[in-house]
Amino acid sequence: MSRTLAIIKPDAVSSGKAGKILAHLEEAGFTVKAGKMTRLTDAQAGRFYEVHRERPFYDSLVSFMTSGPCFPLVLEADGAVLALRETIGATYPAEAAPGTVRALFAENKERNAIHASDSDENAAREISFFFSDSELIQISG
Ligand code: 3AN
Repeated sequence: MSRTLAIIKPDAVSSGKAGKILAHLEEAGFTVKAGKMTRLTDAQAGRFYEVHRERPFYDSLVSFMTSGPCFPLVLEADGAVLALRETIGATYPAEAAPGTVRALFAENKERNAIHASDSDENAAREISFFFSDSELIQISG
């Protein structure tokens, strides 16, 4: 078993789709180990998306991710990182395979409902970004 980080993004939370997405993830075989509703500050969103700082969509992405609450989740499954990337579908909803979270729930390439870590290394970094050591100790083992 391994873990990954998902974030149900502000578009999906504000349109009342968080519960449906959570159910979809559970039905796809993930165990929810931790989760919380939170609203990112500009500084936090900027740091989270640091790798995209030079991209033309960076300011807009930070502004979107701080526009309302989001719902980060620690999910567990066999090969969790790859499994979740498959379950959420492609970044652009028009390219996302039928039945994936983004095909079902995303609005467009920016407001695309969900984030998922893209490597085990980033999953560890992103889980620590949202969840404190004491929260993670409670779910260890
Ligand atoms: P993914 O979320 O599928 O890993 P990334 O890491 O390439 O995709 O992009 C991070 C986030 O940036 C996306 N989830 C999306 O919200 C936003 N994004 C990516 N490409 C664009 C774009 N061309 N225009 C606007 N926003 C984008």
